[in-house]
Amino acid sequence: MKKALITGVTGQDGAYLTELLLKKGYKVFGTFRRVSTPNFWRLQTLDVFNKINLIPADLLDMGSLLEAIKVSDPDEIYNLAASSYVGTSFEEAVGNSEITGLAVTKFLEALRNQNPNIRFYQASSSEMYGDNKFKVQNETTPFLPSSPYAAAKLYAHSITNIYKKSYDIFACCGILFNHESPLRGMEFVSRKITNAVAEISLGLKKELVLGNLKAERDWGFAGEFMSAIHLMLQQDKPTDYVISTGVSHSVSDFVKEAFDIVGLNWKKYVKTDPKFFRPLEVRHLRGDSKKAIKELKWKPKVSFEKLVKMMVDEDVRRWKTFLDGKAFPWDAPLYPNESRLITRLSKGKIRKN
Ligand code: NAP
Ligand code: G4F
Repeated sequence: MKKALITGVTGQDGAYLTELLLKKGYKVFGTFRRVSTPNFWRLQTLDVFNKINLIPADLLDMGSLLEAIKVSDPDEIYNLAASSYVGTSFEEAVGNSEITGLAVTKFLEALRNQNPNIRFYQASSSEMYGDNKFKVQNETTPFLPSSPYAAAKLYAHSITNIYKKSYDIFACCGILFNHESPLRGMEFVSRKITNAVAEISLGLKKELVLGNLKAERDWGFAGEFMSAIHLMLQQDKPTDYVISTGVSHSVSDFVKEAFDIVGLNWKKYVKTDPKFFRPLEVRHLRGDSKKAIKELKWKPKVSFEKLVKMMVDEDVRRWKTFLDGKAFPWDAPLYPNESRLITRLSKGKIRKN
């Protein structure tokens, strides 16, 4: 039985990758950070929480990474942990660089010293292309990071390739374009939109305030992107791949699509506020995954329209389930505004329309 160690197992990708690897018969170990209130709602939603071996570890603590490798003795490591929200990386630039960037060197050092035969996956990002001038980005497109997050990811990407070449380690970087799902964090624009659309459609909220509506992203479904990263570690030789859908849409396209699903005109509800604009924007991303399609035989199947519908439907279902008084694994109570709304609704101070 193959063994895999996933860092960041409590995140969106960690949960989907766990589900995939368990289906493939792996024994799965996952690291999580000790926080005052543990947060396993995604693993619970996918019903994999009781099937995984959890190991406390922090990317900032090399001892804990060594221990995680020792305890799990894995064939494959998927390094998904990162401070993944670009917006916050401008506010917490030093911490972001340490967690998302420098920590990867510590991890590679731990791996090199403990067992250099372990196959290593590094979660690189299309954000590394930054505010580039190219219509489409692939593995040969120059990087031009436009945020502290992207700079840290480019450092991690570079150091992974340096260790691969210097020490003959099987290490791959997946340059993944934006991938979303009902398990996406609510700070990201996709889920911010679908959650607000659900609330507005149920009469729980009146408006949605966003930043730059013109930014364009290549949005895919996280669940199917995880099979691509698994395939990367099954190849004969380690190499980097762009994983994307090849289709781009603007934030306003996403908004329109989401409001259309519940039969509302988005222009009546959406406002913009400069506080949600970034100091430096990545205006356009669109990936070219020809290499992955050819070599990994991987192809995305979920369209933009299907993805938005999947997310809106699930957020509507969640709010309805909550209004019916039923408990279920959910992240809304963890966010200040949603938590306040939930408290007011629970006390009967707000009535839905
Ligand atoms: P996510 O939902 O934000 O999950 C990030 C994970 O990292 C969480 O489990 C988080 O733990 C963990 N983490 C953060 N800081 C940590 C620390 N100091 N020590 C240990 N664990 C820590 O992100 P995701 O969407 O699943 O993305 C997975 C990876 O792919 C990330 O590296 C991200 O940067 C990268 N990526 C994502 C996308 C995308 O569109 N989703 C695209 C390209 C690359 P907590 O639950 O405790 O916060
Ligand atoms: O959803 P976002 O916050 O994702 P972003 O910045 O593209 O980063 C995500 O994808 C990367 C891959 O390219 C990952 F590496 C990274 O970890 C993360 O998963 O923002 C998307 C776009 C941006 O241009 C942003 O300026 O939406 C724009 N936007 C407009 N209004 C907003 C908002 N973004 C957020 N989060 N909130 C808004 O209100």
